[in-house]
Amino acid sequence: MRRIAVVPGSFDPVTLGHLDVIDRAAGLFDELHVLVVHNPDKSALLPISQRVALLEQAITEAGLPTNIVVASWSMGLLVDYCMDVGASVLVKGIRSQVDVAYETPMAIVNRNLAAVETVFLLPDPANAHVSSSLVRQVAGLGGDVSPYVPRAVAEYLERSRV
Ligand code: COD
Repeated sequence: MRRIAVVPGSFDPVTLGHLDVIDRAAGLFDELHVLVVHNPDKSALLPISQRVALLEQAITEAGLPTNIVVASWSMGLLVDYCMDVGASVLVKGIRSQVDVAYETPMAIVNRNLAAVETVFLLPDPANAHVSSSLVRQVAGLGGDVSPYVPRAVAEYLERSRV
């Protein structure tokens, strides 16, 4: 049986921290879906289609494994997407106690809803402080975000600067 997992996120924009988790998760499963989902708790910078395009570029440029599929989802529950593609596992990155507190109730509910388990990966310490919100803030104030994001994202944000 093929082991299929989903790495969901806002990816607004994708960071080197996300890429590290995606790379390592791709090594653990036969097929990995990287899923861009709107998070209603956050105000978005990039349209979903742009986040998908940047993820695809970043994954290709970094030479990540070819068992990765990038998609977006706005049709309902995350577990509905998992059922659609035959995934039984969600993979999330855990940087801190704040992430644990945010992710734990969702992991329990997703298991109750559809028997979808959540696997947590610890970050590479080099990226443990990196977040999309930090990148949005630094970029918005005119700073250099290239240490935190793939080249495609740094170039896109540079081009988008008004
Ligand atoms: N290192 C390691 N991991 C990281 C890093 C880093 N530097 N940065 C982020 N991550 C991890 C995050 O912890 C998260 O697991 C993932 O990468 C994505 O992060 P973000 O910030 O892009 O995405 P979020 O946190 O806004 O997640 C949005 C989701 C929509 C995925 C989330 O809200 C969710 O799972 N919603 C569930 C919707 C649903 O079905 N609800 C009902 C049942 S719970």
